[in-house]
Amino acid sequence: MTIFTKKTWHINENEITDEKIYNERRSLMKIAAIAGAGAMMPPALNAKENYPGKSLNFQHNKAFGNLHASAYEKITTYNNFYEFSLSKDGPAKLAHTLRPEPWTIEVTGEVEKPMTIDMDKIISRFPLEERIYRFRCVEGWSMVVPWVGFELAYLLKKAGLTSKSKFVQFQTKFDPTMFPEQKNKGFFGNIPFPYLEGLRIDEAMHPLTLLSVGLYGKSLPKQNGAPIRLVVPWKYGFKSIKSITKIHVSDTMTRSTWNEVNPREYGFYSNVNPEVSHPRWSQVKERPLGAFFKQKTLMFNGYSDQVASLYTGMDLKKNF
Ligand SMILES: Nc1nc2c(c(=O)[nH]1)N[C@H]1C(S)=C(S)[C@@H](COP(=O)(O)O)O[C@H]1N2
Ligand SMILES: [Mo]
Repeated sequence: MTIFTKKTWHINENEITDEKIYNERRSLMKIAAIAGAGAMMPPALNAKENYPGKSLNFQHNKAFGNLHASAYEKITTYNNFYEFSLSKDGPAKLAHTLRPEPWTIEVTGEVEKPMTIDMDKIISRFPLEERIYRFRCVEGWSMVVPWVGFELAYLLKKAGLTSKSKFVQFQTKFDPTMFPEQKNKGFFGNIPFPYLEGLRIDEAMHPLTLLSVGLYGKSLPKQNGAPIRLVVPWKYGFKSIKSITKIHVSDTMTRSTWNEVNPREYGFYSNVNPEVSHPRWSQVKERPLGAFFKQKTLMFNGYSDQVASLYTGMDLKKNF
């Protein structure tokens, strides 16, 4: 399943300005690869640098689909990040208080080697890949994101899972000086903090499951969950928890924020499923960010071939 393609390109500073050039360049590189001219360099793009992040060193992995990415501008200005705001345009304006450096991730619980790893080490030592995934929010909008990250399984294998490892819990950093809404823990319509999410161990070890450290070739914008966030493309967006600082492996089902806030509306699994309606709206269709027309939502968000077997024999209406 994990197929590393040869490194086809690497984004340098000043090379890319917007998602249009990015997508054009991607198709150029595809043509170059088809023509067998792998060494051919793309034309120099001398447009103004407008990305906040640092360039990352990674390989594009097209084994996971070569979809056309949503606009960078959409991905980074239409967000859900309740630690900053309940509005969609709030996080992009307010997330400047997040300090992504220094940052560590703690791995604890049912692992042979509990560890605390520095973000710098993660970026320099883990094999970063670009994967273009569909992303579907439970609210009915969707996008396609060129994430840069690595398989969560890579980190969990490093820590060494014990035979009791059944579930994994993730926790967003708790620091109200960085995340101002954390002061209002569960009040004024907001959710309790720190934000928690969880996966079953086979979901966590699945090759589609990423820890993302970037998008559009650069480190994650703060509003998208800098410096590191989970990406589980076959589940509703809220499972993809942002700005993670703790990963805890356990032998019992773990708590997760939305499931605790409203278990009737947000299940632990929350697999994208057009046949299971949210109690207040249908999940049959979704509106891609920037598009006028809705499109059909796909079972497991289009990743059935890869993940349906994880749920064989499970009643997906009951275990939503
Ligand atoms: N810590 C934290 N993680 C979070 C959220 C949040 O409010 N806080 N929102 C979730 C929801 S509902 C969605 S749809 C996605 C949105 O990710 P994006 O802003 O990068 O599109 O992040 C998820 N992860
Ligand atoms: Mo969401």
